[in-house]
Amino acid sequence: MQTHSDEKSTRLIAFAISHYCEKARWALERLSIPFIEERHMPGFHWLYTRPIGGKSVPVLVTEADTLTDSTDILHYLDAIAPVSKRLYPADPNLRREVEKLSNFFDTQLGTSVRCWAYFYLFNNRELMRKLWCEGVPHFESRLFPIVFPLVSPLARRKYNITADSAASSLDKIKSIFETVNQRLAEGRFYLVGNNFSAADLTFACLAAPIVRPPEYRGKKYEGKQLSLHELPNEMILICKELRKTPAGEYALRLFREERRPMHQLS
Ligand SMILES: N[C@@H](CCC(=O)N[C@@H](CS)C(=O)NCC(=O)O)C(=O)O
Repeated sequence: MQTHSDEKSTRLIAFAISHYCEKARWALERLSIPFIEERHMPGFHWLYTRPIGGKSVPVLVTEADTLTDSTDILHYLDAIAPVSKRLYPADPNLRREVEKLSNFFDTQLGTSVRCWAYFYLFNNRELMRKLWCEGVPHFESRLFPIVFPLVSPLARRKYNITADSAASSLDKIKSIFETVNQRLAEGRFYLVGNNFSAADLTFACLAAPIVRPPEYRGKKYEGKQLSLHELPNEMILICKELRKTPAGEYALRLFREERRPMHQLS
């Protein structure tokens, strides 16, 4: 088990907006591990992640280790969690299922949701300023007008954000929601076994930007979310449509019932 002094020095390098960062944030808060969130605007994160071996965010830095991937962070936290809070089942078959589903959500859902959302958001600079600059150091947000025009084309290229890819991402999101609908139609309370697992947490976080649960990012952000009507109309329509599906309702329920409000912000 981690010691108190380890916990005090735990740092999460993150973007405010990132749904992969929310996986780490949620897991840390679920275990009541105090941590400092160091939030950066995309582009500036390289200054902090690259020197410690990371490329993307989240990066978790503890006294013992540096973890540079959200799933590695969940595995790390699971190893120090009390049995009642574990995110991976002890049963090897169930564990395999959790790992497989989580990986499916990580590689298919998270990337599709990002592509779809950025396609609509990137054209609205004021929205992007709010989403990228919340809670970042003052000098980073002051530099948004210079940095956004440099970094957004890089992101468009890296994530292949075009009208076609946004449309095919939405098809993929709907088909993943359908897969989840089918699992839930079997009468399951959780996606795997009888307990909340990494599969549930991963699904809920990576679906969050499209169904927009009010509890997204924890208590610290209560009342700070963009309201739905601030988003482009195309996003509002899809959000409303997917919220009504069993999978959408499920993601909202997981946030409502399983997200623990505890957060320390630097
Ligand atoms: N496999 C990584 C993916 C994380 C990821 O894609 N992070 C994005 C933000 S959503 C990022 O850091 N992008 C900036 C970059 O790659 O430099 C994980 O699960 O941690």
